[in-house]
Amino acid sequence: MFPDKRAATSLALFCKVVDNFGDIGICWRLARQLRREHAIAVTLWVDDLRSFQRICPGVALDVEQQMIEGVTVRHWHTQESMFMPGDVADIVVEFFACDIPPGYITAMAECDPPPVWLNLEGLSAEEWVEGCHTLPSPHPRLPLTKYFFFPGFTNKTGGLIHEASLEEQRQRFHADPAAMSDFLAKLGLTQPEIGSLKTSLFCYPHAPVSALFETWRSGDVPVTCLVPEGVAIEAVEEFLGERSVPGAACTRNALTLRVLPFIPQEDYDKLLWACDLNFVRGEDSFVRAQWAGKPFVWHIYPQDKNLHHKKLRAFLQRYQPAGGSVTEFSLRWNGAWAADAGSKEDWARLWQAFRSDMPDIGRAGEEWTRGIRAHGDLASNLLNFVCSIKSAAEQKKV
Ligand code: TRH
Repeated sequence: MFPDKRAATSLALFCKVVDNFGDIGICWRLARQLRREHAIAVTLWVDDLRSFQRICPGVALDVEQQMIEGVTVRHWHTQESMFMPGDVADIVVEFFACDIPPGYITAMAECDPPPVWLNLEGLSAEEWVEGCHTLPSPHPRLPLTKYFFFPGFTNKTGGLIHEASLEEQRQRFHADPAAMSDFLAKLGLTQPEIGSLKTSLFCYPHAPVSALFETWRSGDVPVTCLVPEGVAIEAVEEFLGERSVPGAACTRNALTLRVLPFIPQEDYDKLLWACDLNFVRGEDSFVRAQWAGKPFVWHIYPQDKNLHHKKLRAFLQRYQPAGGSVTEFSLRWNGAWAADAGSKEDWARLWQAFRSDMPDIGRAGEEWTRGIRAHGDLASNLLNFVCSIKSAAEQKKV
């Protein structure tokens, strides 16, 4: 929309990896998209290159600065560094209130005009988010203002990360069954596995995975479950009877379990497109499962005092998937249904119900994603907000 102005724009994105892969997963997608689609000169500061390398194998571990897909990646490992105003980007984004280096903030205050400073928050479907999105927070000492920017599911939030060509890529993938088979075969799947009901399983260790395996094992439909290495290790190793390493696989009655290597982020999207049902977690895989338009079950990141149950319910209320089975399945999967995870009979009944709801869930999912896409994508919404802040500041000057 503002190509000339933005072409010269620089943006620094600061990412602290709290745990796992979601923090860097989200920041990497955003950085790449800002570079590719908006020609922004992006510097991604990240404190954990090893986690980054798991989702993006091109990352080198032993360098301070590298260029990956047009994004400058800086290893952020000290809060003490000195910065000059010339080092400061036009837009500064801290992911999840990650406390950017004090020296950088001082340099920001010396810039004229100062950069637009945003705190990119975590995703929640709760209503309060709309009231907090874009709120200013003046710095207590320096002439700087930080703005809260919230991703979300409504047009009163910043929307969700969604690349311009994502939908077209997904449609192309679906229109080419040979490419899909080829993709799955490269992950080690046999032809019968490719023809079965395929599920991907990405969850935290406390999910009732053994109960699910038992349900699938004793069911009447062949299920192939693809689980990335390191996920649900206890239940996976119990089922396999051996170590959970990439390539390990075992069939027991109706269930085949196959351990996949951790794959690059773009391939993970394809995996979600290729499976009939996806179990996802955290924030980024949860969003990508929605873009995949397939039935999914979300394992939400656990928080103290079961705060995450409230967030889960807020999402389910908005999402309102077809059939009651998704709600019960999701609540049970997250330990939010009842004190216990459910008996063998509960899971068998629930799986039956879920499976027969799956076509409707898929259709409703496609509609849901069309609805949330209509609110625009997070990168574009963020840049539009930055433009509005800049022009308000310019008008104030004249
Ligand atoms: O890994 P997560 O649990 O990450 C996070 C963090 O815990 C974070 O602190 C917390 O704030 C957040 O959850 C809610 O789940 P998430 O968000 O789904 O991130 C996983 C990323 O890993 C995502 O970008 C997809 C990617 N991925 C791959 O690239 N390859 C794979 O094989 C798999 C399984 C995932």
